[in-house]
Amino acid sequence: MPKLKTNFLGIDFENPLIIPSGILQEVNQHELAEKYGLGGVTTKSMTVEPREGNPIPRVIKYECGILNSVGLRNPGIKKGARLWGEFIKKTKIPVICSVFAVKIKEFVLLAEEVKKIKPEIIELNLSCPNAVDELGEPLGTGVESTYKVVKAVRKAVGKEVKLMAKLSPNVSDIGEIARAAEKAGVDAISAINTVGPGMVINIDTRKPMLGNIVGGVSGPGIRPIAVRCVWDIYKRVKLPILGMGGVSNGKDVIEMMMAGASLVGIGSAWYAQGFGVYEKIKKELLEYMQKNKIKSLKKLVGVAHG
Ligand code: RRO
Repeated sequence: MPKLKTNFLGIDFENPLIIPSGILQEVNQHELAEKYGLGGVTTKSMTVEPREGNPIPRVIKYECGILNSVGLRNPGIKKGARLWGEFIKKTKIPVICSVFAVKIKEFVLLAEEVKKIKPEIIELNLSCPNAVDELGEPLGTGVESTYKVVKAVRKAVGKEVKLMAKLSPNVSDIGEIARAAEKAGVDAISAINTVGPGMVINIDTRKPMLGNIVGGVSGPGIRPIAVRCVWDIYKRVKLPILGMGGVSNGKDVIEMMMAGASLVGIGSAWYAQGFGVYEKIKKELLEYMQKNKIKSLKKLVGVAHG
């Protein structure tokens, strides 16, 4: 009987399906992730100060996926660390705690605070596309800034903390950015964040649909970009990859693994199909494995590279 169980950075995951950061907003929604059979969950990225987020609507659907401009809505690190700390103690599945800042000093502070609540992995979100006007470019859009922030955080939290860098597809060479993060000491890469920003106009109201006018694009329309980015990262670094971007069925998971991902994030598909999507995908994966006589998904990671 094939098994979906997988190991990532020495952590056991019952299956490789992960909720990416920001899809679920509230802590109690994350409790449902365990009930609905996910392998692991990622928290909404926390910032130093609480943030209300961008004007509504913050999430809209279009024919090939969704656009979001949530704008880092979160309770801030003080309250956030307390809430997520309680969640981490209760849940049985691995938790990836995500943090975001545009200043190195703030990233260090966030990582030090999150370390105290002991998530399995800390995700450094170096790539939120939705606060550029207000906060400036995310650090992960530059090779040097990526290196500097990871280096500083690694120095602050020590070797024992597992760090993952979440990268943006909106750069000319994502492989080079991943390489800088690897050299500076991350343990894993997650990719991709949303594409864009993009815009959708309602032709009846003659106005952009998002409250913030523009927002990051996700869903099936961006999957080929995500697969190419994971491919580029796999080629350049030796680190394990949490791949995501438009994955919505078992075939897409297999494709993402063949490009180089060991874990796979599924977020926008939750908007379209609800929590049932995870059991459905697990069934499809097991069917594929049985049909192709594959005992462990590890055998598929990076095979498309030959
Ligand atoms: O909150 C957001 O608007 C957001 C974040 Br932090 C991110 O990393 N990616 C995204 O598409 N939206």
